[in-house]
Amino acid sequence: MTINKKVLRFVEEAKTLTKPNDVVWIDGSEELYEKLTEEAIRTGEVIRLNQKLLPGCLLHRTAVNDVARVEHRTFICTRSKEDAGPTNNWMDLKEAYAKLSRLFDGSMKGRTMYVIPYSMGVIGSPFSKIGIELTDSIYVVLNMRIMTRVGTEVLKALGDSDDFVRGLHSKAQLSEEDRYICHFPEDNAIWSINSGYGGNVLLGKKCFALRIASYQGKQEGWMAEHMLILGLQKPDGDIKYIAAAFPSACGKTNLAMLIPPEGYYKKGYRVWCVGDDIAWIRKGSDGRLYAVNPEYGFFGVAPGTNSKSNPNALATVKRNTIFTNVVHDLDDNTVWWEGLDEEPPRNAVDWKGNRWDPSSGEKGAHPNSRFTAPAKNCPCISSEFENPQGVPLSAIVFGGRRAKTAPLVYEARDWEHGVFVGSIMASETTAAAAGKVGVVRRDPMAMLPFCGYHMGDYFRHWLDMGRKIDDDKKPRFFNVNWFRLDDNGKFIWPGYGENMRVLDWIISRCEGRVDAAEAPIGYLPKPEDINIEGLNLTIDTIRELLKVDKDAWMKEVEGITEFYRQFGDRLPKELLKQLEILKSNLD
Ligand code: OXD
Ligand code: MN
Repeated sequence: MTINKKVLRFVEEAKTLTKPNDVVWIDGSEELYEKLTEEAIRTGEVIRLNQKLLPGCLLHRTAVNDVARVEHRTFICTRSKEDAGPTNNWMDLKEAYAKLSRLFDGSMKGRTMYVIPYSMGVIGSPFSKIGIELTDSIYVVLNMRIMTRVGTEVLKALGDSDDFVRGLHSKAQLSEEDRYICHFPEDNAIWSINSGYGGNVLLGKKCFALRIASYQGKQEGWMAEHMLILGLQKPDGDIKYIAAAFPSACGKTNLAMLIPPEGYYKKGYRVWCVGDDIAWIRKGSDGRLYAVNPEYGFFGVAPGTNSKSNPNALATVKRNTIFTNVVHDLDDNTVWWEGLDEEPPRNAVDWKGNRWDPSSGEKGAHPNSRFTAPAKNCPCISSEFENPQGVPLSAIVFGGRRAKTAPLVYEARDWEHGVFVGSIMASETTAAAAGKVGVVRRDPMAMLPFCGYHMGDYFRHWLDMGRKIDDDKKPRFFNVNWFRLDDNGKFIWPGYGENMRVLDWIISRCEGRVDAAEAPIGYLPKPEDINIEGLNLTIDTIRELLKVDKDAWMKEVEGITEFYRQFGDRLPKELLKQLEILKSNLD
């Protein structure tokens, strides 16, 4: 399929190491996908679902010990430990190659190695990047086809260039003790072994488009961010674009596909989804910041997806979708998950493959069960989704899951303060990553698990990017929190589609149409500027949601000081200055 010597050598070397029976190049053709699907059905790797109700859809179950990203087994492998920084697991590059070579040695014996050429971003665009993933998993092949642009066209675009990310994946024995997700940013390489879970093995996503790409962006003067991108269309047809970072499982996919509440909808407001997880951001020729979504599909969390939380996602997963670790309804050969509706199937199998009794109290779908669906299925996919130049950003939004401290929304004073606001993001942990649920953790820009280099240098890079953009072209920065709790532990803000009201305020600020009140932490909305028409809540509730509790923020300052300490002298002094300003504002 190619005469690119570097590609051929990469494949040859991997072949020598992993010793597959066969090598199959994924050309992107329907015939080949159909053949591989048939084979995966025969071996039980996937189940074909009801083709009338869910055409083109498949169900897959992972091993029970392999259901989420494994951050403690994820490594940044560089020559110097210092370059990985204090927030990444580090392994010496040579040691990592040696250790993993032993595990990869013969790992594909008796299996086929698939060669997947893929493009992150529109094929051939100067803003796109190419990867080659070698894998022994058909499940990976079928998912990569949805999540990225795959096939011969990619190799054509690559030509004889050496500029591609070398990804090597083997399920091996799916052994937990020998599971490693290793990144070699200095070599443009990713080695992943002993997992079959999407986040660990679809190497285009977190591994390449965030960890490797963040490093590439630092070298080349652009940014790879863990952000959704949406377009907010106003009644006059004008569309303003927002990129937003939230830690895992804060409803990013829901926000990206939001349907405005009735009052807004009738006036002509719409939200268009450009991306739900990753944004690559560059300065465009007009001096503004532009964002592209390098992915081609959505890898969304199934539980909680329903006709209220995200009708667009529900429509998206009706065809050509792969479901992983959800409930299998045997009566009509469809799927179900907690939070889909109030009617769990009676004749069903749970995510582990066992018969499931909904009244048992056991969950039928894994909390981190997923759908992999083509972006183009989405009813609100943006017309700019395939625009190789991306969309111009008016606002950058940070958010997290905070019970008390953060108000519903506030605006940063300027770029530098905005970077500070992003750097102090915090949230409670969820099921998307293995480990404890419900612990508060700091997660700057939602990039803590995804930054491929020293986080202090990452903050520096953000500050440097700001210096390249003229003030009148800079997007504005905001922080949102949909998750504030009342004294009974109930959410105060209704969330979901109603978040439109906050986006509305954000865009009004970007357009200079509303004032704000100065507060110690930044600019707060005047309560009357949050539109509550049609909402079952009073302006007093908005006041409550916008309250800044000085004592809680003083504690926050302590937490930030502690968090910052680990970055040592690689923490930009601008951020320390911002912390001082916050402290003195609170005093
Ligand atoms: C995800 C995540 O997108 O964990 O899967 O952030
Ligand atoms: Mn994510």
